[in-house]
Amino acid sequence: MIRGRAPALPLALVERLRAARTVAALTGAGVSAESGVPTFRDAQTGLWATFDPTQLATPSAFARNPKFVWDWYAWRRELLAGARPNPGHHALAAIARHVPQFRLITQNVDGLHQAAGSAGIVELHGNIGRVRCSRGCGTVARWADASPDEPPRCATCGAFLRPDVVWFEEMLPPAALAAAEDAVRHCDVLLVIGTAAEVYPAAALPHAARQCGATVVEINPRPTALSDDVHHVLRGPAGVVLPALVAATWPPPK
Ligand code: BV8
Ligand code: ZN
Repeated sequence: MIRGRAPALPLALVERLRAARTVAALTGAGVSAESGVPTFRDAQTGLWATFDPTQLATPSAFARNPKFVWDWYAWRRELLAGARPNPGHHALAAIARHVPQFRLITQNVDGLHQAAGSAGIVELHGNIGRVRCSRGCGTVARWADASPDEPPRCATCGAFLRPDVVWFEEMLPPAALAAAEDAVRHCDVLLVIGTAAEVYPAAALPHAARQCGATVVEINPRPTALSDDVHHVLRGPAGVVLPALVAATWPPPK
């Protein structure tokens, strides 16, 4: 049951979106909140409040204590086991059917956009469903196929396998970052959904979009570091606002 009412949708935004040839979306942990996946910052449930990510989501933490870091990710995967895409994920998948070009960029590692049917997703921070060799020999596998050891070893070189996500102080995958930058620089409308906009370089993308002439929209129940720099703020939960925005912009045929 998704709580909350859709805020008023500015007519100028609906018309801009309806006329848009290229639309991009940048999502963060908030888009999965209504799927029951805790976000990093929401104090009452946020992982950030429970664990210090610098103790967990960094290469040095993994080097220092691979099992501790591996167990944290295994616990997060458990949380995801029952998670399903929510109406916000499905609304984003629907936008792709209404506009000539739609690019979905996500900071999330939960795979819920894929599960909702979105395609061509730019995963800036990797995906918790995959593991890769921590020595970088090239082994990549589905987490589900890895041995149950904690953490399992690379079959090729014997090093530990690690979650295929981008840790703090690690570079983002160059191809993903380049695709995201290209998408935001060439879009008519950028929807920024469910992100506190505090993790870089992802947090720089909306500013690049605005500099290149895009209409930037924030969809978030709370103010963020970005709120003062966008054209439209839709203050509400993604699972309510996105379906309302899609229905108002592309009403079903009578
Ligand atoms: C890099 C994968 C070069 C792992 C993640 C000082 C200043 C500026 C930058 C830095 C700095 N010091 C260090 C840096 C760089 C650092 C960074 O930005 N740090 C931050 C904390 C300041 N960045 C990096 O390290 C990046 N790499 O820069 O390399 C380099 C090299 C060497 C040394 C330095 C730099 C790598 C960043 C990637 C980290 N990996 N994820 C994993 O998941 O375990 S980031 C992780 O946290 C998530 O992926 C996500 O991206 C991020 C959390 O952010 P959000 O998605 O925004 O989620 P959050 O919980 O914060 O907010 C949720 C929002 O949803 C809230 O606004 C809430 O209101 C809203 N919400 C809640 N419910 C709903 C909702 N919205 C809509 N609907 C709802 N229902
Ligand atoms: Zn290896």
